Amino acid sequence: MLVLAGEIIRSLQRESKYLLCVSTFFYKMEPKLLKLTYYKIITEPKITIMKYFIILISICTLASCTQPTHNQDKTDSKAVSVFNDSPSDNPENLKHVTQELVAPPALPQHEQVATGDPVVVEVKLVIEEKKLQISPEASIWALTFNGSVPGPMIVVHQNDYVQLTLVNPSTNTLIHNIDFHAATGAMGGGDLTQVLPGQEVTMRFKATKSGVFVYHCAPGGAMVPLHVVSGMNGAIMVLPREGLKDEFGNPVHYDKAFYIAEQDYYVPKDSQGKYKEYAKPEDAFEDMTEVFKTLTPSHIVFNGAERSLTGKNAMKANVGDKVLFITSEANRDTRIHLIGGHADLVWLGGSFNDTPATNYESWSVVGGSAVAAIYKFREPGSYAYVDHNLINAFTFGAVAIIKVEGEWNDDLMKQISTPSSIQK
Ligand SMILES: [Cu+2]
Repeated sequence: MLVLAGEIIRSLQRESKYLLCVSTFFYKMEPKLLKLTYYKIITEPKITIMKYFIILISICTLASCTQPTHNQDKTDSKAVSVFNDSPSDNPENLKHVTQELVAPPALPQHEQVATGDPVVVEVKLVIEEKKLQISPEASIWALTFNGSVPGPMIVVHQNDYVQLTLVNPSTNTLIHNIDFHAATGAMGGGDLTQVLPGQEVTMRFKATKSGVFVYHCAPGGAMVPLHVVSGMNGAIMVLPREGLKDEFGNPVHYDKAFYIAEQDYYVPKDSQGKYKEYAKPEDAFEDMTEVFKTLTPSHIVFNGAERSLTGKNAMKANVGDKVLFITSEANRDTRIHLIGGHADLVWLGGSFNDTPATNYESWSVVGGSAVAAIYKFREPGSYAYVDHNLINAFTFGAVAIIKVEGEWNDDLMKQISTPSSIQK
């Protein structure tokens, strides 16, 4: 029995740093006992077999509490080094689920915490070259995934597989493809997804890294920025299987989620200063190239068009809601601010593998990335979600509104006196 106890202790000590604490605890209680156990000395008149037995059970119980189980190993992404590749789940044998994509700012229906094994999430993106009014004065040939700028948000969990069917209808005029920043290899899938008008292609990738990531069309050379600044970009959210964690590592649940993308456009003008119109997308490319070489956008908007998320299209929330905001910019840097609020939690750079920063007033979105932030609304009213280059917000229209309903809290803010004449 005592020999066995010694072996078990050594085995557990190799496996668990926590056993050191347990050993120290017992050493303080009964140093001689611990020494005896380690060196398999089985004769000690003061210590009975029963005492050894009780101590052995206690150690095993404590060690089992601190040892991660197999399931935790599999579900807690933080427990795995970023250099450790997860073993293949053999996607041929996994369950397939179809995700119905929706136009932003909405997200598709999804679970925040994964239940069960990874799945193969089937999604379909249909490329649509379409005329889009981006401001009262300008319309462009937008190149879109599923008809919206940005394209729809895809939501999966880490180690799920994304199986995408990309359709380029014969009514289109250009070659397109898709580069997923969440994917590994082959230009993010761009090399495997080139489709001519009238073609479709299906590819699969494993979502190995958790976070929010941009995807965009990247058909090569100057066509890459031309397609991206024509609206051909979107984002995917890869949630940790165990869901999001706050700054202390505790689970955090969001009540609502919105996807807001900033889009820069470079629309050419004619000699009278009016925005030009073209018969088909390709006709605009030469002029557009001249405009974007100046690095000066003609338009900077949220979700495809000036003020597309204001008025009747404003987002809605209630006091007490924790709202997840995902913001992407596929081409240039921006900086986001929620006027009257904050980012309670923000995953800078978009990685859910990192501990979120807290209480940010404004947060960066580096060009070619997405960032996620959660804010709990504490006061009712209209909140402006802006690019805090305020020229971009208030001159160009990179502003979105969230209308929040609920009880006003005087403790957080109160008007002590209404505006009146200055008293001498
Ligand atoms: Cu394209």
